[in-house]
Amino acid sequence: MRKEKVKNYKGEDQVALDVLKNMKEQGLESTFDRYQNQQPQCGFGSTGLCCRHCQMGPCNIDPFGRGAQTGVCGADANTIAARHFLRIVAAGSAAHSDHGRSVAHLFISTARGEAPGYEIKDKEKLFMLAEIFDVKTEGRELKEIAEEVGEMGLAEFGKAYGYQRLVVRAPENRQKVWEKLGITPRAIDREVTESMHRSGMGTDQDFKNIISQASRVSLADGWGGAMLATEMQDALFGTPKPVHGKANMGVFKKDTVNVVVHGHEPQVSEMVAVVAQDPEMIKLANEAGAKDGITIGGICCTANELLVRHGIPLAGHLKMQELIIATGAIEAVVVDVQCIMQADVDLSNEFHTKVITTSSKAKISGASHIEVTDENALAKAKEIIKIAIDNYGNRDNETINIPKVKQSDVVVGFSHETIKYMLGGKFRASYRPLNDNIINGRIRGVAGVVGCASSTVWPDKRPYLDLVKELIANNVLVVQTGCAAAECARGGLMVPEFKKYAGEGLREVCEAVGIPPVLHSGSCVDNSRILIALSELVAEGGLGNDFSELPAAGTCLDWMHEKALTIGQYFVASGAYIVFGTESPVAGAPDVHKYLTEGIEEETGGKWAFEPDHSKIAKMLIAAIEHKRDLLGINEKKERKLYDMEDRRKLEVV
Ligand code: NFS
Ligand code: SF4
Repeated sequence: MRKEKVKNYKGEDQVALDVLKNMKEQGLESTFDRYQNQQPQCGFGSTGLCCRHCQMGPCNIDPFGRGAQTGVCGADANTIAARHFLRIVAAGSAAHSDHGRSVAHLFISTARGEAPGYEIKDKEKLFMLAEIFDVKTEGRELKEIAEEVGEMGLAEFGKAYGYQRLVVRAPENRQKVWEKLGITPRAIDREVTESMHRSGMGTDQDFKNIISQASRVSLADGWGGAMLATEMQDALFGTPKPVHGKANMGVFKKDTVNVVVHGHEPQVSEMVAVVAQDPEMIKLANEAGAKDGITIGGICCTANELLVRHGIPLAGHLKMQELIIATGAIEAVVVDVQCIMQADVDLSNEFHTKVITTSSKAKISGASHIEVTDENALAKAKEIIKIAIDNYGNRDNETINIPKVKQSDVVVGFSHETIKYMLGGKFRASYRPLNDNIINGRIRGVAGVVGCASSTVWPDKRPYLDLVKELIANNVLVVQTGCAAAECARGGLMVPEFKKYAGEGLREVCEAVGIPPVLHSGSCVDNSRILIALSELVAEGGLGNDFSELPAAGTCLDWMHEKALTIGQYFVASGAYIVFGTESPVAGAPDVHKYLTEGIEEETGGKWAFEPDHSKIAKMLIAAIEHKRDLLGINEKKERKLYDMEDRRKLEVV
């Protein structure tokens, strides 16, 4: 993590650096400046040693053993750090799952015909969900089936009894592990509530027991709320299939009305995107002087959702939101929930840009609010686009500074269904070819490179690009979601031609199957797609009987949101090796840290690693994958050369 004063405006992400330089010259502050202003950050907080759970505190534990070793109530470092970890994970589950709940509501309104503009687009997905939920389909009308499936989905959040129903999609052995550990997730709301309860003053004070609840509440997300969000969104908006698109800030044009959609839930942005294509709206835009019509560009996971389903351009990820506003060419920033910086509003006031909030859950002081519901979304999306069109004339052409970069082409949309079809062909969709190529060693394994790209990394470096290049050069197939995916899309890694940078084995397979070596699978809730893809790998046979045996691993480098830690924890609880590119959030409690990075493996088969030096992470993932291959007995005995930093530098990419 970078702590020194930032001043280098030449580097790997020159587009971002150019805009930042411009902002500096205009006296505009960015998230990177604010990060510097926060240094040094509180050591108690960053190592998990601060507790504010009751009014006798806040209490800190001295990590050097000189000062207090317990809080006023006697809670020790282990308890305080484990509770801190649990609350982060619970908050992440709450965020993803509340998103899932909104989708379930929309699903029901759509089935009832109460949500104009929406429809159930993917019937196969609907029937898949119906089967899992034991909803009868024979002789019934589609809307009836959809309504019952929606109700069943919604029930997963608050049902009084039983477990999450989607866990049946995990390998049987994995379900047994969860059962044995007592961490099979129950109702989602119950797990979040219980996490808050247990981590309050005076309840759970045994760190392993606290972490086991972190596992259970995270599983309620991965195999519950987030998975429901993915599947119901697919049923509503379509399951992603390979689609061409563009990524980077250059997607915005001087001669179009530019609308940013930002946040996470695709309900609003889907409608905004539909309305923007309406000839009547395009005519209005032309009349307002925008001769090329309307451009929609996305930020964060809303962008990923629109990109993988419709090829709508992705403008950037989390740390680019202010930079995009600072182009001066944005008429409206339409936001829903999560990862929206409050600073966007102040910055937009320096330009003609209007920030419009749309969710009752997420208002921002100073922004305009147009509340969008399932029922009024189509009408409100029109209102929003009209506001943007009217605002076009207010641009200050002097201050417009859209970076003159070539946007990157991308081919994205690799849902697990699509991967299966591409591997096996439409009539015998199957993961068999992937299993075979992993077993024969052409592909060494699979790495998930997911999660945030945060303001802690100054854009003169692009660690995600280095990491992914090193992985594919070593014949590791990469699957991506979230802002990590957005970063690699911007970086030009998501085109089939990129396979020339892959190792020989991976390249051959990519050529034969017609996939890029770096697969964009969607937003952060879509990590559930990776869970299902891994389940398919296990079910196909030859790679062990559980996730923990697969030659697979995952990473997130500069994670920032609580949701990222939740994702990491549900993968660890599902048996995966996960490396995060920061210091350990429980570094101040060595026992908890040791448990998460070692001891927990004996129970779940998965474990954490925390490594702030991003250049080491590819090797850690490859070593873990090779270790799993050894255990499976599929490793040939010959010597292999690992690509290192120097080899990687020779790989020239855009
Ligand atoms: Ni994921 Fe998506 Fe990005 Fe991080 Fe935020 S947008 S839900 S949390 S920052 S990857
Ligand atoms: Fe301090 Fe205990 Fe209260 Fe936490 S719960 S603030 S450690 S007294």
